[in-house]
Amino acid sequence: MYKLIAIAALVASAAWGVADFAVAAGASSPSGAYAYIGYPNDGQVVPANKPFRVWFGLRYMGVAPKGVKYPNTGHHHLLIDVDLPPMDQEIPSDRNHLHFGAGETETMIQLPPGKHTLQLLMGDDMHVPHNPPVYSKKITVIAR
Ligand SMILES: [Cu+2]
Repeated sequence: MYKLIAIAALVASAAWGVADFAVAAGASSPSGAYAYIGYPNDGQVVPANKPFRVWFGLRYMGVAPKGVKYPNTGHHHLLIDVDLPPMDQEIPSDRNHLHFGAGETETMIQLPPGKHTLQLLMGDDMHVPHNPPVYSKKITVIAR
């Protein structure tokens, strides 16, 4: 059953990628590239109002600082308590969309008590999602 769900999710995300293909304006991403949050884990309890580390995982593409145009690279964006932004525009820069334009692969964040979501989205040298976009699963953490 789990396998079935996983395949369904894969098909859904592939369809998403194809749907965006026509409108995306970002640099192209290599096939098979994906991002993942290495830590914390989905559903994990994290300390509220205290810094904790978030690890950014990326496979089959590289990290480059913002402004550096190099094939098959980009920089991480951490989305906090927000859905994916439009895929054909520059990723917003605010407290819900953090840019790691120096090429960071981890960070420390602090969250108030409660349920929060975290998701990674790669952006190209101009902060635009790739084509097709490379993003992680959205995970939930509980700050307490
Ligand atoms: Cu950016």
